[in-house]
Amino acid sequence: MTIQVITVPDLGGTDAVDVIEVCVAPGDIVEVEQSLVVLETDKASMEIPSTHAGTIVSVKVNEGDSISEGSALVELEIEAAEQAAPVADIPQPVEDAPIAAAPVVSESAAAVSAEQTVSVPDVGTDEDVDVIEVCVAVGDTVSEGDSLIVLETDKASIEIPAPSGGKVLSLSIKEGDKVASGSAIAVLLVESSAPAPENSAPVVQAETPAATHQPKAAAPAALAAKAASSDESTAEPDDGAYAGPAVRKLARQMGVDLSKVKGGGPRGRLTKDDIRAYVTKAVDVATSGKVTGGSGIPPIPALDFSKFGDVELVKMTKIQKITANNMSRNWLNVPHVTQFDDADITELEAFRKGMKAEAEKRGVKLTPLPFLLKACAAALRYEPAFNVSMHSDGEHIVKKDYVNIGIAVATSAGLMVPVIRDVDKKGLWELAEESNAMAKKARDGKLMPMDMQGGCFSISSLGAMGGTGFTPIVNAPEVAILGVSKADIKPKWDGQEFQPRNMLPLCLSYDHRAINGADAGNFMTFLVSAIGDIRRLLL
Ligand code: CAO
Repeated sequence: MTIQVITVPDLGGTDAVDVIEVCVAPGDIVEVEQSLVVLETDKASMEIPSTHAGTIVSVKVNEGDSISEGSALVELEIEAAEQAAPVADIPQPVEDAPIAAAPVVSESAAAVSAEQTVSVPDVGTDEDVDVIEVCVAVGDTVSEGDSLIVLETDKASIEIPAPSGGKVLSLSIKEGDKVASGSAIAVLLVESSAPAPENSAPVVQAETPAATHQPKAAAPAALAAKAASSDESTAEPDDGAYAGPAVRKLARQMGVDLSKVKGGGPRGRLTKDDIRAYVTKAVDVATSGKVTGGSGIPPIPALDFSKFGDVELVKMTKIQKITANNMSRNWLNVPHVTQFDDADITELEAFRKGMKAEAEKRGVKLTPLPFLLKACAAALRYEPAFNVSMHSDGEHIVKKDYVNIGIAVATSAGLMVPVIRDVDKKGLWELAEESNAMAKKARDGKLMPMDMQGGCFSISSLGAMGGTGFTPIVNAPEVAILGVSKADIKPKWDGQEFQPRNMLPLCLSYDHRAINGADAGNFMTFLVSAIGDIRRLLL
């Protein structure tokens, strides 16, 4: 028994290759020519066959490794007889790219650059083969070895590389065409180091010598092209995707899961354009705020409303678009719960009305809002579970030791939420002045970005408009918002009889990831009692 280390053979000039598949495990018994690993360059995938029959002792590479010529692949335990007479098909270095036969080139010299016609090399069949992908366009600059086209025989997909770097001057074929060995593919303008002859030389057919490498014949060679067998050509990493190496490489670079992409090429083959279109669509969805795709929610179908009557198309303001985006984001990200209660503001209103004259003297409008701000600040201190944000790492909760509250202001440009800072440290007059000033600034379009940042909690008051309740959407990364509806006189049982009381409907929406129902119950109960008896705000 001898241990034989099987290494990566000559890669034909390629420095590093990726291991995309490991086909054996320790303990496996392998035959000569059985695939050990599959490697992939940007041109081709290639199977590295075993040079001997034997038992795998250890595997030296993992999927995803980048390795080069000479790297150890496996240790193989072989019989002595095997060792003495190794099979004839020991891998031999292969000079050319494994599946990309060297193209037939015809050249015409020029002073500094030369036109080079690239033709289809010997693809190992007399039949016409399908052009399933054209990888370049006229005007593109290609490097030597870049794929120009992909052909497909009944046995293999074959990428035809550019024999030299240069500019694509013309293309003679398009996707879906049928071609044969010798068919012209493209004319390249390549840089020429040789000085041009005085008179333009006639086109010289310079057929590259026997570097052609037929897919099927290549099988016994060291670098048996993965594509050499029709069974295998579609079975690259077992993701069910029908794609060539270049497309797979692009998908890996872009982080695209090929199994999610629909192939637009012949017989559903994936092309680079399919990958790019998939990525473009994903980015569009992520940045447009449309409720589509990403979360698996089907889009709302487009409708021609003019079929049903007169319509007018009005352009959304920037703020409307931002609001739409934020609302979708918050609605989809935050698991909302909304709790309802009524606060008795009979005394508060009596006090507020009693202060109206003084408010006027101060030049301030004293509405219920500053009282609500003060009560919410006290509730945030009382129930700190409400004064947090979910950390973006998904591992932490950020507790805040400041109390900044946003107020939703309806403006002609859209909804804005300026933030009043340190509400817990400010008195009623100061809060009234500041909320009046912020609402005016918002309506005048004078808010600065900083005026709308740093909120811990928000209040959305529709009290002046009416309504008995609504479910406000949490203004993430805040975790709760108080909706305020219109106060109204309602009968309240005092234990002996119904009393007419001024009741203010409150609607508390919260992020159930950060706040549990008991916290919300505590917060709401505190809030209702503080608003019901504002003396409590002094405690
Ligand atoms: N119940 C009954 N009356 C109320 C009330 C309530 N809950 N809230 C306010 N009012 C009264 C005020 O007392 C005032 O009446 P008086 O002049 O007689 O005192 C009147 O309604 C108008 O108040 P206001 O709207 O000028 O002032 P405000 O402090 O209540 O609200 C602001 C300020 C900026 C919050 C409000 O103007 C606003 O823009 N609200 C809309 C918020 C919004 O769009 N939210 C939805 C967000 S989600 O889509």
